[in-house]
Amino acid sequence: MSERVVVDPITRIEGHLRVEAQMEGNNIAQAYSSGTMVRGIETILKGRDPRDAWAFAQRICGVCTLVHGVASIRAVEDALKYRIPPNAEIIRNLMIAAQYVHDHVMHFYHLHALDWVDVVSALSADPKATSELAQSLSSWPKASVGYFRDTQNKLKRFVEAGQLGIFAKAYWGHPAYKLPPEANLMAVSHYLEALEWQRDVVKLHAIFGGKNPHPMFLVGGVPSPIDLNSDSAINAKRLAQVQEVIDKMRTFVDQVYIPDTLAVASFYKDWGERGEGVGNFLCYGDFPMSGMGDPSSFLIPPGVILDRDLSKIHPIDMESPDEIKEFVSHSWYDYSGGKDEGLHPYVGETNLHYTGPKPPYRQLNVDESYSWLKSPRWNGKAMEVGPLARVLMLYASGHEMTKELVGMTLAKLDLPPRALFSTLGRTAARTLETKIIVEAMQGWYDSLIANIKAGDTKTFNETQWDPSTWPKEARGVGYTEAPRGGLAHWVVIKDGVIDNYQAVVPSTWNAGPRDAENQAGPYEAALQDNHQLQDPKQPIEILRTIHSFDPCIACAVHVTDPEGEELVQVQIR
Ligand code: NFE
Ligand code: MG
Repeated sequence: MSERVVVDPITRIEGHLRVEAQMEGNNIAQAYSSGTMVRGIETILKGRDPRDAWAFAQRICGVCTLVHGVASIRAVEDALKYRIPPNAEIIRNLMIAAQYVHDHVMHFYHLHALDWVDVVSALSADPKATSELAQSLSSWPKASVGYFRDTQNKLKRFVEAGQLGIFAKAYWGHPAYKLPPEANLMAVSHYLEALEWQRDVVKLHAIFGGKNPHPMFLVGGVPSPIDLNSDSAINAKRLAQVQEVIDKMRTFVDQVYIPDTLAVASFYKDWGERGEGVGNFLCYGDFPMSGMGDPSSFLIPPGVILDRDLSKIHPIDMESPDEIKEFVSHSWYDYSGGKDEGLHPYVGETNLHYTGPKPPYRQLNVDESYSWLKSPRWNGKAMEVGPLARVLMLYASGHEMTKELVGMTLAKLDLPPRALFSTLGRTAARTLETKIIVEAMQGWYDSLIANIKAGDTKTFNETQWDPSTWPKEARGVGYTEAPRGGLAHWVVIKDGVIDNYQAVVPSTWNAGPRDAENQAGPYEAALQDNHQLQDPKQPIEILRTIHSFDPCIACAVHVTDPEGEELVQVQIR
């Protein structure tokens, strides 16, 4: 048996992920995904006022900065039967949507592009040819010869000083890079522009939530009062700024992100033939227009697609003790009922028990536990969550814009529908859903303005704010579609405080290890799907497929060693 190829840590992600690939020649035969660090949120929430939980839960991550806050307040609202005013619903939608657009653009340029774009090759591009290429793809104004020459000179100074800085530590010159120098230079320019762009668009969160990361939330509504006559509330000036942000987002998505995705993808069509994996997709659904209790009003519908069959959407019941369960058969946890049972999150347990090798180690013992991530399953099956799941759900439910965008993309790239289920399909789906969401933002904004014009400025309901009115025991589930996929928090409240709190997050669904039946998780299955490594010492192919999921291990391992003990040493080579 050949050696394993080990990538640890996988960089350009949030948190620490290790992948071990068991090779057969140059082919990946088996892949293992391991979260190597552990944090601590579910446990410290116990005993607290449920209305405060969002402020702790939101610290699970600073990349998907607000989604854990949203899932948390929705869980408490579900448990305590709170209804929120329509304006609060709209403002939450706008904030979640802004997070998508921000996060997806950042992912494409800053976390994923360098798997496909060779920065060093951009040095040999002809700025004039780059300008012609850029103008043939888009009407984005920053496309002159001088502009690309300036970017190239900036890049040259980096390289000559021996300081690639943000571009350091990549496989530059790897034969798997296929873009011509001019496309590389254009993409590097947009990488730098996206850094500036994100600084502006993040203002939407500051306007409605006070700051970013980690904007403020409120059980029962949103903490942003609307008063057109006040300097310290949401007023006409602030609303005009929100419109500016939406315009800026739309322009960048239309003129830069979509054309770049199509341009880069056209050089990597073979990546439409690998990297799919489990073939099951799950969405909790999100973006309500008439309350979380009415999923028929959601922009993204809830449901499950099994075995790539888009003709049927299976319903999902998050309260059912039989549907969603987390397994720890291959995770460093114990369950009081035994290692191989699955637990629904209402009765979920977080009992740490590290049994892995002492670091530094050569390889993990994958017959036993090998990750700090649990393995969530729906009806016993591994599920992919995220942009591809959502685009497939929208497509399967007949969403017109999605059907048009998917059709346009496949036609432009001359790819069969089957290519959706791939590394390339997953990355393209992220771009397409950004377009869908940014268009929806304008509609929500217009509804908010119409409500305010009609005299409705309410953003918070005080009903049931007094804990003495709460039932002795209550439980609820709050969910959202976070940028990386379906995210849900389950809370059990007893005598006014949190008795149990469990978060099952997107990167746990996608990056979790094998389960009690030895079924691979989505990352693992994707790497086992038709991956050859051109050079096992520079396994760029593993990065391409893993990054296509946009991993966030900080989200996924939200529990900690209570003694703060060092559990693993990380060495960056
Ligand atoms: Ni830390 Fe997160 C998102 C959540 S992913 S990024 O999106 O929840 O696991
Ligand atoms: Mg959890």
